[in-house]
Amino acid sequence: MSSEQFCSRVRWVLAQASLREARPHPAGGMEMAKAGRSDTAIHDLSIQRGEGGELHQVAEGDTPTTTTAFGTPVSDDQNSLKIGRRGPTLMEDFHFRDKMFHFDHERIPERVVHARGYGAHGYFENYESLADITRADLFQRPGERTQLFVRFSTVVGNKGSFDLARDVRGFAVKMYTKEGNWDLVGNNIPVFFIQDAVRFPDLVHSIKQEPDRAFPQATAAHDNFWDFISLMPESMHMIMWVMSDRAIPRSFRFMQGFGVHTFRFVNAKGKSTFVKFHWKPKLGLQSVVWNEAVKINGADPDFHRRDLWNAIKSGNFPEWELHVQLFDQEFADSFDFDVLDPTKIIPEEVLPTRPIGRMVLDRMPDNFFMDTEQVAFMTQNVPPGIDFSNDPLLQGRNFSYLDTQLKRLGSTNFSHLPVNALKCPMHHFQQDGHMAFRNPVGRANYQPNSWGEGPRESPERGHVAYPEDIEGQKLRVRPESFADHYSQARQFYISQTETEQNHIIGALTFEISKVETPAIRIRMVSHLLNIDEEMARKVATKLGIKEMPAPADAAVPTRMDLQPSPALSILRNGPDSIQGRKIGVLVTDGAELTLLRRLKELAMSEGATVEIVAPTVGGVVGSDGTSIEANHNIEGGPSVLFDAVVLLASEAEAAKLAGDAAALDFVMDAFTHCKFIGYVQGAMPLLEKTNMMAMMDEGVVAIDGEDSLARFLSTCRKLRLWEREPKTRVNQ
Ligand code: HDE
Repeated sequence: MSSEQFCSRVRWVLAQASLREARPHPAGGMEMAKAGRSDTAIHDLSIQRGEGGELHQVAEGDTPTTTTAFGTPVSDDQNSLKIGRRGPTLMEDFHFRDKMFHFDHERIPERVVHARGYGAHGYFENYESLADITRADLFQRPGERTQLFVRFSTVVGNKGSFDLARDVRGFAVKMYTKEGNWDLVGNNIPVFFIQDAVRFPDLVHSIKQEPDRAFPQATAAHDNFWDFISLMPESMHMIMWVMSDRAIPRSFRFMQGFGVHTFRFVNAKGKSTFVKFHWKPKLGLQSVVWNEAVKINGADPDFHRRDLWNAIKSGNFPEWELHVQLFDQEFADSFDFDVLDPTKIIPEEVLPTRPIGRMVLDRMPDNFFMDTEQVAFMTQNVPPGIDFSNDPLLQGRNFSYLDTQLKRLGSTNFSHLPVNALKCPMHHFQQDGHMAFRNPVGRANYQPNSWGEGPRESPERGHVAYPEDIEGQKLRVRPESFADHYSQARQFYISQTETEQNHIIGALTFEISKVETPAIRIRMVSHLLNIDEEMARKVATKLGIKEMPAPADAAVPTRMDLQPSPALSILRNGPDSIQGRKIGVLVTDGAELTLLRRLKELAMSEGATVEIVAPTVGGVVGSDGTSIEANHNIEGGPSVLFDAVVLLASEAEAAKLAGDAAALDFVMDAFTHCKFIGYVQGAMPLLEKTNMMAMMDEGVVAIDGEDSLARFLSTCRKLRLWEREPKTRVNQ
């Protein structure tokens, strides 16, 4: 073969390989086209789209020709243009320059907070007409659906951090209503750290990595954060929530969302009703334990992303109910706390929530960057019928969100991007700017004009700010009604089960133990003393603090008479179901695979899934000679990835696994994380090698046939056997 022939052969082989990789799977293309998903963003996967933007299948032999960004067909995408075979690359190589130029500019700034997020499309469905309380168009007609996009996020970590950081989760919903986008930009925790937006930059600076050393990342466990917090008594209620298991959710699908602030609904007659928004997951609440979270972050940093992706791709569409708490000025005046203070809740026992609709997430974006990165949420986006309250945090947010989008997305025209674009008519005279996809047409680009062109405002249809009577001096003050910082923190703590209280104590101990400055540790304990003395003493003991400090000065003494609110506990609101949960089965050669098949059927009938963990990912051969493939090998499928586990081993293979550290961890972690464990007799050598035998309990279930399998699955509905925890945590 001549060198010319050799080169062209290499070129051909490389080109074929890259085309094979780039070609979309025909079946995938078909499926998407059938589902009628042509309303999705137009992006660089245009090889899958027709001129009208519709998806089409790319058949074998019908491979499109690569082009430059400007449409010139490309003859060779593997070699740059050179002088001779070994000479320098030519400036003339416009294809190389075009390709490299675009690549060099791929990154945009990440969000200053909530950088790591994951989004999905779906819809909101109205239960009934709310016309008597709001004129918001989306709430007028029962059964009507409104398209939406949701982005879940962690707050502190950078874009590439891990999913199970102890952190607040963002829960931002953009609804494309017929009267403009409504962005309900909430969190999975109903209160916030600070009462006034002007403190936000300090809060965020303190919690992010320290500026000189650039660590620690994605965690609050460091001096700067606890220094700030210990000087910020208004944070104490939020601290109780963040130190609870709410901050380590098992899945986005099992967590609540909250609008946090008090908003207003305004009806067609101009009557205002205060409203607080709550999203409640259909599958119930569930979190993991801290030791598990730490291990999940290593085993699968994308644990929450993968969970949402798998659920939606397999047709198990996650669902939340939207609830509201509605109240008037009279209730607000009679309530113990100020409804404008974002560090306070209104307990559901005091003011029950009312379900008004449901949200279903049924479609992942075709492309992460197009939708999840480019989505721009703004609290200022409210349709007529929804209005703001004077919560000073909300008022400040209304500036920050618009401002930050320009920095991140680079042009005032970010509202033209498909994920941000309205799905209703829009008319205005805004024009030009970088990247304008559209401009008003016609002669008039101002109003009033004599040409009879363009839109005019409508006092009847337009958004009218609620005409609240307000008078007063300009003051930089905090109202006295915001002064009680400890009572609701205590109420949260006493509303938890003992298990949950222990987790809060454990979390506080862990976080504050990472603080290197003893004075900050002690200052934190002085705040805890105002919340619950026994909790403060336990934390102090675990931190090795010899002398208890005096309680922190409090502007208002803690109210001890606030009743516990059971709605605040995760465990008291468990689902009693394994729907949406995952069982991991450790299988070996020689195991009884009929049991595994039956387990899969039974689990599926309850809406749970089963994944197989085996010594090799190639799978195992069972006692009946049939074989089954595995989802993970043992090292790659630790039990922290599952909600319950089953040990399905033959005796000979279990004896071998008893010498395997990953297999022993699989069993012991499941046990210490209070999970239910099913096992067949053959697995005994593995169990015996752990130190579980002396602690066996009703959560470890022997399986020898169909009945015991069913019994095991019904036991799993409790999700965890928390009674086991005191036995396994020596330090508790
Ligand atoms: Fe945010 N917040 N925030 N925040 N926030 C941002 O906007 C801000 C607050 C929340 O998935 C930023 O686009 C201020 C409370 C979510 O894209 C920024 C204050 C709540 C998201 C910003 C708050 C939230 C953000 C950064 C105090 C719950 C992610 C990037 C006054 C009710 C949205 C961006 C997404 C993001 C400012 C406090 C929720 C800088 C000034 C309270 C879910 O604009």
